[in-house]
Amino acid sequence: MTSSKPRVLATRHFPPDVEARLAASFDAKLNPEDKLYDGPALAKASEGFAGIMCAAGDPLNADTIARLPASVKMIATFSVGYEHVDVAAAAKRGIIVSNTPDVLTDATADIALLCLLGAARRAHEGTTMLRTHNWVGWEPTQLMGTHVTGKRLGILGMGRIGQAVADRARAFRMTIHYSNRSRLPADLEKGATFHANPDDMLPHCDFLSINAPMTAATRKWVNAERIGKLPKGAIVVNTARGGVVDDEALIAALKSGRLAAAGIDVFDGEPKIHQGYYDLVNAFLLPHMGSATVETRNAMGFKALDNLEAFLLSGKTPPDLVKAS
Ligand code: 8YV
Repeated sequence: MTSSKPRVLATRHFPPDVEARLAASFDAKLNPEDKLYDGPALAKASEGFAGIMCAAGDPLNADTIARLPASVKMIATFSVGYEHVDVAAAAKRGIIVSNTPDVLTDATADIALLCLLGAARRAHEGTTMLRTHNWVGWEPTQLMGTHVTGKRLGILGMGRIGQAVADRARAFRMTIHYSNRSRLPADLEKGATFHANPDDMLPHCDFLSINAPMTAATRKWVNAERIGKLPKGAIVVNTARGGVVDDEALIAALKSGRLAAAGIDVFDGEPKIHQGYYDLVNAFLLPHMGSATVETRNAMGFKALDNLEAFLLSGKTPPDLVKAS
């Protein structure tokens, strides 16, 4: 029996409550084994589907979009970042794109603070010492890290997540500097110092938190020259996208001690991360967990579904339509 509901292809295995609603609203093809699609396979699998619910890392580049069957009308990504979807190529084919802003702001900002604290307080070395049975007991000079309270935090990208990082950092009495495409109004800036040119912010950063999206302008933005503008012993935190950092430059600075530490949740080319990170004891590393809470992943899924339902079931503009820039 054929269903009269629009067909939606899920490229990944999403949380159970999300898949239950997906299957109730649509004639859905799920991916219970979470098998990754490459571009041609994704285009082939989309035959006859009106919607694609995808996630970061899916190859919805210009080539895949050119191959998509005419049945595809909408791509809803289960993510706030959408660098994996060529929105301009989709627009040319009349395919609309939506994302999931807002709902992962708090969880991602929490992970940024975890990375900041983990890096500053040498959490990786501490847990390793303990778990490898190498803790001989408390020592007056053991694992002394970098003090956080009262330090200066520079935030690159003061959108929703950057602002939530700033709010949390204020609880540590950190002084906030930021750089953003445009200056925030005073009620959102909350006394933070704005730097129109992000390079001018770097000398003021005891800590630098990357919260900017991955674009042509931010690709490898944290390079050797810019690391050289940070105070010696600064700490870099990246919970945005790995591609914003030049891995070679960051690894060299962590090895030489030019930077004290780094806290990193996202990597260029993940999960095949630069091999140099594995040997760095002063890198606190997480496997892209920013939004990984049950509440947040459900909220992301429900938001993706709100968008799919608005467009495919009600013919309305999805609330989180992504526009080609
Ligand atoms: C997501 C993220 O979990 O939403 C984003 O942009 O970076 C993550 O926290 C991931 O991208 C899922 O697609």
